[in-house]
Formats: sequence, C-alpha cells, structure tokens
Amino acid sequence: MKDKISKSGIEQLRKECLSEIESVTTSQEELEKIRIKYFGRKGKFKQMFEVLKEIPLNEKKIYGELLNSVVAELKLKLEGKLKELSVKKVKEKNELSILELTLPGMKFSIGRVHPLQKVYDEIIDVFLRLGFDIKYGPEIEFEDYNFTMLNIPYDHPARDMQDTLYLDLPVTKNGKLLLRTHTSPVQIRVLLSEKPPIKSIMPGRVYRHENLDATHLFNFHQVEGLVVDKGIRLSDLKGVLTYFVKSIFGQDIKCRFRQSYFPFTEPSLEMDICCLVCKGEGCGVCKNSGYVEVLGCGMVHPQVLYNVGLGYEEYTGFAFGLGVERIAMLKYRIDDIRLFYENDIRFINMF
Ligand code: FA5
Repeated sequence: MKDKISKSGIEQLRKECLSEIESVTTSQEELEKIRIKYFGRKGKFKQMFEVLKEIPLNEKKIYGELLNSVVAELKLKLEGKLKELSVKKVKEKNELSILELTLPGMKFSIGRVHPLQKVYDEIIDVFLRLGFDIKYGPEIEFEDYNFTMLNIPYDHPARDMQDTLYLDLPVTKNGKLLLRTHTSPVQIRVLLSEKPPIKSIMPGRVYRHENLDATHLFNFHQVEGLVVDKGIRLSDLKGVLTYFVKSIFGQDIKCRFRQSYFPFTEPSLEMDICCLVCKGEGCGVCKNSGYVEVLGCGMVHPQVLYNVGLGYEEYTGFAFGLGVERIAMLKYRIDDIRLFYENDIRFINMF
C-alpha cells in the first residue's frame, strides 16, 4: 500500500496537473475537465487521499500535509486560470461589440468631381474630338517665352511688376524667371520643338498680380489653342470656336466675334456668347450689352512665326486662350469666381 504513495509520485502528479492547466488557452470547458480529472469524486488526488487511510499514522501526517498543500496550490492555479479565461472572454465580447453587425450602416460620404474639373474635362474633350493633341508647359517660365517671343514689347504694362509675379532667382539667357501670366508661352515651346502641322491645346494654371474680386483671381486656369499649317484661315478659327461654344453651352447659343488686340495675334478677336441670364435682353451680368466675353483669339502674328524660325509666308495659324473659371461661371451661372476655391462641400454638391 505504501508503494502507492510517495513524495516523488505526488510531485509528478503535481507537475502533470500544472502543465495541463497552463496549456489551456481558451476553453473554460477544458479547464473543468482537468478539475474533474484531478479533483473530482474519482479524481487522481481523491484516489491518493484514499490511500492515506491505509498507511500508518506517522506517514499519514507527512503525506497528508504534502497532499493538502499541493492540492491547495493547484486549486489556486485552476481558479487563476479560470479568471484569466473569463477576462479574455469579456474583452473579446467588447471588441466584438465595436463591430455590431446589426446596427444600421454609417453613411459614407464620397467625394464629387469639382465643377471646375468637370468644365476642364469637358473643354478638353471637345478639342480631342476635333483632333487636337494636348501639350503642357511649366508654370515657372522665361520672360522671353512669356512676353518677348510673343511680340509683347518691353514697355508693355503686362510686364510690369504690378501685373507679373517675378521670381527672385538669377536672370537666365532667356530673361528673368516668372510665374507665367498666361498659357501662351506654351505656344512658343511647341513651335520651337515641332514642325507644322500643329494642332494642340495647352491647358494649365496661370498667375497674375491681381486683386481678388467676384471675377478676378490671382491664380486661375486657361486653355490655350494653337493651329499652324499651310493655308489656315480666319474661317477655320471661327468654325472651330463656334463648334466649341455650341458643345459647351448648347447648340442654340448665339455667339459673335469682336475685334480686339493681342500683341501675338493679327487680327485679334474676342468671342462673346449671348448672355445666358437675360437671353440677350440686357442685365447686370452682361452690363446691359446682351453678350458676355468667353475667350480671346486671333491669327498667329507673323512676327511670332518669325521669332520661332518659321516661314511666315509659307505658314499661317490661329490661336486662342480661354479662362476655365469664367467658362464655368457662365455655364453654371455662378456670380462669384471665389466660390470655386472655398471648398464648401454644399457648393460642390450642387453640381
Ligand atoms: C490672354 O491671356 C491671352 N493669352 C489669350 C489669347 C491666347 C489671345 C491666344 C489670343 C490668342 P486675357 O488676358 O484676356 O488673354 O485672358 C484670357 C482669359 O483668361 C480671359 O478671357 C478670362 O476668361 C480669363 N482671365 C483673365 N484674367 C483673369 C483673372 N484675373 N481671373 C480669372 N480669369 C481670368
């Protein structure tokens, strides 16, 4: 009988039980099975206590104390593990409650295409349909490309510090560096790098030293157009630009060409459309003229062709430049250009 109980046997059972308790990571049921296996009515420790009854009193005392302390230690471990598992379970439940799948979904607000971008894309699309390609130029430009080669004289007021934002950088062989005041210098870049036939649009951002008001920004967008080939005539310009305004403002829109002046075109014109607000009757928007300006245009000045080394007797061309914000204002009847840059989602959602 004595063989049935020993210090090493108790120690071995202790270690065995301990490692089984430690190995449980999730299930409380598993822990319950361990409790029954070791401490239940027919459990392994219960059996050891049964053996105690059959050994001499002096040994009973020694093994009894040892068994009691081991059982107390293991029961504590078991309780600790049970607590640990239930804390883990509550934590998991809380984490799950963040993902409450029965709650109604949150409305996810997706962005919208900005009205300016819409108009920009529409404008580009019209010219792509007409077979134009797209060219881009830098926003930091040489003074020569922005002015001189475009036949803008040295004493022209546009060159003034009051109108142009010059950069505080060393002067280059092509003059001072500045933030381009229009997209027309891209005409020069295209003409210097390609031989006619040329049929390009050149969209981009431009900068002017302007005071902000309802129709003026100091940083806005233009789309330039340039067609150069043999035999290009004013009627080509009129045809292309009439097609353009009808595509943007509708087939019924009335338009007209007015004589104007740009140093880089001759003759120079401005194109107007019939006022969309008063339908030509005369109102505050059109300053009672019945028409509003949409773009500047003209036949490329022979001096510009000469400046880029093209024979002006052989080639002719037309060019135009429009303000994207102003077209968007007309199209959507917006009376203050600054609204485009306020980033008010209520305004953007209107389009
Ligand atoms: C020019 O910039 C010429 N380069 C256009 C051109 C190109 C003419 C090729 C002939 C041939 P203008 O300064 O008028 O022209 O500007 C063109 C357009 O830009 C205007 O019709 C207007 O729509 C827009 N614009 C001009 N200034 C501003 C401003 N401060 N804020 C917003 N839009 C402007």
